[in-house]
Amino acid sequence: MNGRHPPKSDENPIVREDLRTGLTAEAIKNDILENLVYVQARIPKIATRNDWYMALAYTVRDRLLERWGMAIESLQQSSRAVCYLSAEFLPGPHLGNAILNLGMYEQTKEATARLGLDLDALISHEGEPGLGNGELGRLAACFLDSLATLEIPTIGYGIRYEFGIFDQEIHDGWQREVTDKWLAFGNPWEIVRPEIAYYVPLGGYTETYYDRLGRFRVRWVPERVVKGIAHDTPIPGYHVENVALLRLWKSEACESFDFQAFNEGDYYGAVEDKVASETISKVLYPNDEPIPGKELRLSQQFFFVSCSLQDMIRVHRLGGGVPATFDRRYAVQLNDTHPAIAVAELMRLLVDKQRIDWERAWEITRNTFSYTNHTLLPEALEKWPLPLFRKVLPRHLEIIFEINRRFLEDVRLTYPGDSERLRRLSLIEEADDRYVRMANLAAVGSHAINGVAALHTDLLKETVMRDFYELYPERFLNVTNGVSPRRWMLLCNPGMSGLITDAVGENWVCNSQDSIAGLESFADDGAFREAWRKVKQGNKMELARHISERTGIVVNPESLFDIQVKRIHEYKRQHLNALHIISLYIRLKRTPSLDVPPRTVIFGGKAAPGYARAKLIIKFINSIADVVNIDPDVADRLKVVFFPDFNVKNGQLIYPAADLSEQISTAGKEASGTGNMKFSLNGALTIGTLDGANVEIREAVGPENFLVFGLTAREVTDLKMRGYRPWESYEQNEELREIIDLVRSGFFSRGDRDLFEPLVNELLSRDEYCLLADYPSYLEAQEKAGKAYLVQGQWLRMSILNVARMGGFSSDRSIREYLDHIWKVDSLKASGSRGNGRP
Ligand code: B1H
Repeated sequence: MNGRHPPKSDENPIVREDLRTGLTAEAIKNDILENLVYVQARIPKIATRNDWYMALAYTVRDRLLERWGMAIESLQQSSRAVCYLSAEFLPGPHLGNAILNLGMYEQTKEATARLGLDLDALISHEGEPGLGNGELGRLAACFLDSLATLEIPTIGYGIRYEFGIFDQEIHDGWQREVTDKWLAFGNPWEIVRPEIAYYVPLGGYTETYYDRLGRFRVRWVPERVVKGIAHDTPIPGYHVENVALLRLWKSEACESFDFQAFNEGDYYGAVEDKVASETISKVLYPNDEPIPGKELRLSQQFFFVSCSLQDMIRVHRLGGGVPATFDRRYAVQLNDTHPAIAVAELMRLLVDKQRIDWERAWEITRNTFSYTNHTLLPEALEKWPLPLFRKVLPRHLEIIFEINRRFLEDVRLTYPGDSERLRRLSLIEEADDRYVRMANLAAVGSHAINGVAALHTDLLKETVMRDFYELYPERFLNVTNGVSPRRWMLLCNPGMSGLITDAVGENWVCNSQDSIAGLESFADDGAFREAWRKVKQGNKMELARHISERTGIVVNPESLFDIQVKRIHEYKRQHLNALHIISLYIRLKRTPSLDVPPRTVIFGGKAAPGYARAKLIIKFINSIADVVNIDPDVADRLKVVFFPDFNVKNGQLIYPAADLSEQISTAGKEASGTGNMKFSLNGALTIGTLDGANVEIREAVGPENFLVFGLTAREVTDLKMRGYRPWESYEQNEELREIIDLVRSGFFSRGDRDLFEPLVNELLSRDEYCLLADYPSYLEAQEKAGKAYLVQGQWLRMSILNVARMGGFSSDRSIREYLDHIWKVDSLKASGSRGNGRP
């Protein structure tokens, strides 16, 4: 247990300072009461569950803030800090995680019990900040957890969206989007810092002038200026004193009121600017694909990047630093291209504001930044139409032109006469319309560029960034993603974690790879297997309870829980999974004696509101469920569930209950995946393609403990080159034909033959994501999974081996790689060698 405050025995009287820092049950209890009355303004007699939750949250926060003070100090003392710039963070509910990381669960349980409260109920009362779309934002949150735990001075910078990702409801099988109101009851975890605020200019034009020394200069005359205000959330490390700082920016008008307009009687005109300014941090774009040409999105990106860089400069100054040593002070990671404008903004701040000469500023900039690419989907490479870019950021466009001019000059020297290459490398796309290419900007402005899984990095070097790889091979490296074993094992699966700790000791929580491998020797231990089975069974019963509560569907917890949760997207192929369900349904009806285990197929995930085909896939799944779930012929043998509103909180319930994890994207499309890791770390077997991190997971757990199927990335490319004719699969595969004909007949749509036509049509005519090509091998792998599940002992063995061999997928390992190969930042632990800052 951590704490410079050893728990005092409960008989000791509570002294004042213990109230807010003490870790005895009595101190915690008293602080809860104090916070209930003096912060939440309630008396126990009429307090609601939310009041108690808030009081408890403040109590835990008190203990976090104490560490916070020290973290800020070390941040100022350390010579180099990590700044993680991300448009998305998905931290999930804070309370349970904070209690766990602070090592105060038992005492808090006792404290709440003394007040007649149920701790677990208070923990599950909490909602979550949905400030991200999916894995990209969740990865950022796991990284903060690991950075805090490894005691690295860290700031995560992002946007405090008032409305995060929408809540999903299902009505008549269709997705309905409901506004996320995560701030409705207040947010006990954040601290508003009105005094930490920056001005962010937008729009307008640039002009040249001579300064007092007679030098020729450029200045930006913006059309408007908004203010960004810091909102801080402490992110605790596990059993250490350190916390990471999550600093999110909220936009406000500079003057919340235009008094002149008001005095002239124009009340609406007076608040207009306020409204427009506040719009910037109002809402997260709910896309996990590109958002073309949205001015507000570009403003959001620039807004948070500018506030963050100004903040870094201020903090650096406070510590006595000068702008010329900025790069020794900070390693700044660009989480995809969403913050890539930072390259031009830092140049502007250094050159225009700090008066550093261009060459030196460029050196500082490149030493500072590194860039992570998260997708190869060609349509997902961010580019901004030039007119729009000029309208929002006229000065940055000039700076980008200048970066580009110098860059292309170098390229010309390296590849004389190769104008095609020049065209491809340019920061400006010159087609009929002109665009700013954000990935190219990030690549030239960074000293390191990484992909998020081995296959992804290879493909990155071969395809979308090939020219950059040839030009700067030394900048490229792979850092395979990872997930936090704290949230994704210890917190969400206490039963399994307890078994692991009993077996190998508690070191695995922070040092997964070496320690957890010790679990291997228990894979053949009958008693251990039985305990393992019981835990999984308990987790499945818990999920079954929630399924029945939220959908009314009663599922059999003894059945094989076959789960696919992730954003709904054609490349992720939830509809391939659906085709398998139909096949199983037909087979079971035709052959009641079929020797397969009962199965419950569970889906979860949101579709982008504007992505019609993804929304139709949700309807398709629910329509199949409607037919299958009431058919007495397959009762107890097959159930289909769409679990609404998949988010971090629901994920914590779902991953631990899975037997089989569906990771079935078209090879070459899923950059990494991290859900795949969460499932396997919770003892599920994977059925998956050789895509993203699946490849490495399979190598780690052993091919005999992984159900692989489908074309490889190369085979997909070859097939397309040769000319893929999906209708031939339909013609040649009798079962596939039967399934598709059944869908077309309106069997799952109450006779409506048109409803699913857009899906079927795409599959038969184009099948961009090669579902039909992979169908036969997918079915074979599914059959194998069913058979394997029937031999319970063997299945348990494989489940244990999966967990034992997955230690390398801890985000601690990812972060160590970033630290060693990219950031060159030292842990505060090694205080002797603290920060030798080697940019
Ligand atoms: C990933 C995104 C993404 N890649 C644009 N790209 C967005 C792109 O709102 N937008 O504009 C939002 C998100 N997200 C994911 O990153 C990959 O698909 C996963 O395979 C990967 O595991 C994850 C983290 O690296």
